[in-house]
Amino acid sequence: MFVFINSRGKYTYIILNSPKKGPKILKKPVYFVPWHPYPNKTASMRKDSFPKFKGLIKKCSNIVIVTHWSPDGDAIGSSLGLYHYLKALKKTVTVVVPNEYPEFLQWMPGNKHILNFEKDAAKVNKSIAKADVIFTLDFNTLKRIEKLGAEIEKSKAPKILIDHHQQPDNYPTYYFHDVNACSTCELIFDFIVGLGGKKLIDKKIASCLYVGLMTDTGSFRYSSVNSKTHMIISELLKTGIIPSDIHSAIYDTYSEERMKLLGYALSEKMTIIKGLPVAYIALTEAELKKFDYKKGDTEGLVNYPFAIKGIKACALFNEGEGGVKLSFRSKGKIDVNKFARAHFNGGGHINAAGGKAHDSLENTVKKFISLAEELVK
Ligand SMILES: [Mn+2]
Repeated sequence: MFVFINSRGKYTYIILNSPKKGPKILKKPVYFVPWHPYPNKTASMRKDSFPKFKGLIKKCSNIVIVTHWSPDGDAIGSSLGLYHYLKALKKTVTVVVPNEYPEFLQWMPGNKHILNFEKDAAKVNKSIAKADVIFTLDFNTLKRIEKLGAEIEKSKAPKILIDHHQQPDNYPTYYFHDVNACSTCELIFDFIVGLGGKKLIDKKIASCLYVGLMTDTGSFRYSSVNSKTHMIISELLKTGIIPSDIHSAIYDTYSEERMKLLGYALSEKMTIIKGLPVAYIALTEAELKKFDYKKGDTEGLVNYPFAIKGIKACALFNEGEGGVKLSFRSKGKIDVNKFARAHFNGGGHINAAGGKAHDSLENTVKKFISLAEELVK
């Protein structure tokens, strides 16, 4: 038996390690809010909030789950994980995405029920109008869902934010928020367990949550990974999901062109800024077109320069309609969230953030180079 207190003192578990049954949690996790900009609204979130959430969900019958623009593995995984849990509670549940998402995420159970606001606005609006409660997952400002944000704002239904991004806006009625969570899927696991639904976590829920935990941690190698991450994975695996199959379904899905784009980007376009531990890759619209670029084809590309000894910050620039899309990654205390917020109309996490520039690719890269020293100082 051992007592686990994570490095930030957030969780306490007492785990009994039984060789036959695996680790068993004897005591429920103890939660408290690490930080929040709207303390009056969150009250004593988590520990005391479960009865409130439980009551709220018990009362309602129509639930809408919304996730962010350009949904990723954590967005779809958390939305469908929560979907299956709420379905098991006999609720009418609609998952809504603001726009299209890549094919490698379309195999998850429940996928065919997801409504795309861009294609099915009328149906989406109908569900929102009927909703007794709206969950917003894996984002923290309605700006992240573009035009769908106005529809959510109009609704009088209570809104529950479940998210791990920094500095959430004040649109939610309730927050289930922790920047130290490795993924929204981790929070969905906590949420379900907190509501007493651990027994309902079946293969379907587990495979969805596994996707978010895996993709948001770079397959369990980012600094957000701790013993709790693996404890949750251990619980999910008990349902019988096969991790190697899920990994394959997500990652072994490149087209030939995508593989060649990766090779080209690394050999021809990757630049290390002289004298700094910073690398960047800038791709023009024409280059992307040459490799038959499809949405998601540069996903993960920003991380490759980290494999070079000494590199501490990376950036990726994709030229497209209306400007340049930026991705930033960093190691340790280098704060790309702050950097993206201050200079590139974006934000995210300390070590992973995105941004936009309404300027030419050339000017955007120049601006980045001129700010790079400040970023890593
Ligand atoms: Mn996430």
